[in-house]
Amino acid sequence: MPGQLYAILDLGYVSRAAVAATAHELCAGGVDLLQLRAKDHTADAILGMAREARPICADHGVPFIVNDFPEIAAEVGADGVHIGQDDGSIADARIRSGCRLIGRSTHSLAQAEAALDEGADHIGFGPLHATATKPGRPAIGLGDIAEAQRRVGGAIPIYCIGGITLDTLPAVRAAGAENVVIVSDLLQSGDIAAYIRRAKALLAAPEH
Ligand code: 3NM
Repeated sequence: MPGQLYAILDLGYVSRAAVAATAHELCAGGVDLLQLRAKDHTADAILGMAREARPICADHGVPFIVNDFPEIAAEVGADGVHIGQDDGSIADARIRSGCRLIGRSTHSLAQAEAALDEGADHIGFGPLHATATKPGRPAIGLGDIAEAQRRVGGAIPIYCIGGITLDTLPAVRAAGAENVVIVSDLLQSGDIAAYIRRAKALLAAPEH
């Protein structure tokens, strides 16, 4: 289903103490998927956070995805695990996690097609814009979104990502994006419910 908003509960923007409350706000606000991403935390710490967020997502019917750690996803019964380009095969992540949803970050058309061929259930595609949330990775721009949608998006959902805000979303949508991930702009908005309403309305608007 197009028009999906995928939120990442990123510990770069949310304190450890606020994990459960933020997961609740995101789910109650109507996000379509929620990923837990905690780059500078230990596996034990992430397991603790995942144990808190997992039932909140389940209560709201929101698929819960763990970034980077198939074994933690398995341990908490997550719906999915998300892996990067250097994190091994989709098949291996599926076996280790037991999850039904395996997502892969992709940064080019070729990587997007490879992820589809390899059996990914959905992909991230970006970063469209340079972003402080994933520093050091060059922007890929908006020019390949429509082609990615044509080649891959008919088979599995593509979530465009990277520097998407309420201001940049209309152009991302006009470039052909159907679904997006928003991290920092959403988490720093001050009113998560209102933000989600606005973002979903922009996503539901006709492409042109
Ligand atoms: N992955 P924000 S960009 C986690 O392109 C992540 O693979 C990316 O955060 C990729 O919405 C990104 O704050 C960060 O720009 C997105």
